[in-house]
Amino acid sequence: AARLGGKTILITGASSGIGRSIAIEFSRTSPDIKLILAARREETLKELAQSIKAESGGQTKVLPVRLDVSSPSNVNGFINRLPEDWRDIDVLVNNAGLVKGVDKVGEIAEEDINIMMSTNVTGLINMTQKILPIFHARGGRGDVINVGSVAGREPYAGGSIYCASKAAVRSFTESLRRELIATRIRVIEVDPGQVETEFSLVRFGGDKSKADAIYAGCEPLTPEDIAEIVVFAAGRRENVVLADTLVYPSHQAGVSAMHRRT
Ligand code: NDP
Ligand code: 8X3
Repeated sequence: AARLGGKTILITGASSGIGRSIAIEFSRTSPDIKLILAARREETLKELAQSIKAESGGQTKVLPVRLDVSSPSNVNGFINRLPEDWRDIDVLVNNAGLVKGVDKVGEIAEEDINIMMSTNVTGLINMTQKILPIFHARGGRGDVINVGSVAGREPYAGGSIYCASKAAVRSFTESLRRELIATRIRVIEVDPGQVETEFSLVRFGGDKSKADAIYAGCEPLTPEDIAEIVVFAAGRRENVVLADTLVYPSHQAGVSAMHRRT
């Protein structure tokens, strides 16, 4: 906790699921931090900010900020829109991401292709480009933590664009780590397997019965499980890089290797 104390941590996609849990877990582990919560749903972020502040007895400072990572102009102006004493970011958690549909190639709506690529890939790249100068300005220190997926390692039918987007995250992350090898900037990737969040609800356009069917008979991870790992990675000694972590629930061993209770 002492290692995290005083840090400013920016989490994208903090309004739901894994990102929301990461925010809560950072504050619980080390209340004396500053959290920037970013996503499109500003009202939800404001509620989360209030509850984190209350739970930490006012120790954690929390700034909810509307951000659409898929919009380059929105990302470009992001740092300058922050109050000055919030700009010295130490940790960037690139968590914002989504999947749309299960259509096969040839039938995928152009809009779905664009939103997945512009959020999961270009959004993550643009955020990283905005933050790196801040890390370099303090002598090459800071953490970039990218949320990938098992889907980036094991492509599946009906997931071509999403899987490609997460494979791109993986490749980008590895190039970045090599580029920064002479610095103290840590580049960390955490790849979850199945986690129960709003992820499947978004995939099926809000159809709850379809989303629930994904988790039927399974015992998925909770967003807290992933949050604990992200916060653990950020809290290691500066010379320790949890470079690449794949996380499954115990009944999963791949995208398709999923044991279901019958
Ligand atoms: P949720 O749908 O619960 O959360 C996704 C978050 O991303 C929301 O806070 C959403 O906020 C935000 N988001 C989406 N689009 C944008 C955007 N354009 N700009 C800013 N924020 C955005 O899903 P998860 O918590 O499961 O997903 C988090 C990450 O984990 C994603 O990258 C996902 O690919 C990855 N992942 C999830 C797995 C799972 O099984 N759930 C497994 C492996 C990886 P808002 O709508 O307010 O913008
Ligand atoms: C989410 C994992 O298998 O639903 O990243 O695509 S999967």
